[in-house]
Amino acid sequence: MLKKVMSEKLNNQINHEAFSAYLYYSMSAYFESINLKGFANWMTMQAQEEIAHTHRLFTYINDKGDRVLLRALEEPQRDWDSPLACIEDAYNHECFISECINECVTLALQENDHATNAMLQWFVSEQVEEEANADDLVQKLKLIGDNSSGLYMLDAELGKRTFDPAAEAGQ
Ligand code: OFO
Repeated sequence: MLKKVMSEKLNNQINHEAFSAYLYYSMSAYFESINLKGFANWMTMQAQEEIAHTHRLFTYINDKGDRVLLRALEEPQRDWDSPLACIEDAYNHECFISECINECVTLALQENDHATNAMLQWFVSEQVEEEANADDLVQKLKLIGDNSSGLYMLDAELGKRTFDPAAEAGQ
């Protein structure tokens, strides 16, 4: 059984992860609207990862014999001034999620909840990768600047991203 305070925190994190998926789908729709289909694919894969993260927490709360309580999702932003502005927002969002995960870990340690702490360590490592991936794209877009053939080549590269459900499920 989870302590009430921990259960509330993890339910709140489910909302953050589900919103992350919603936000990345919104970013994917934005990229589709400006005909950057590779960027759109990258964001769709990112959204699917976030659904997998949501599912991890959902399963953990159930496995602990607690109750998942879903809350309303905020409406995500729909448009950005440029691909760079959009990817910078994705990077900043991942930094925010890292802080949220850190808060969950801090609470688990305060509450002597070693099982929850162990479960959360996967998210701690994942966030290092999530921030690095988004930052890598920010840096590439800054290098490309106004060079449209550079943007076209990056779009082609991002179109190759796939989603591995087994990796996200820890299999
Ligand atoms: Fe983007 O890692 Fe979950 O939220």
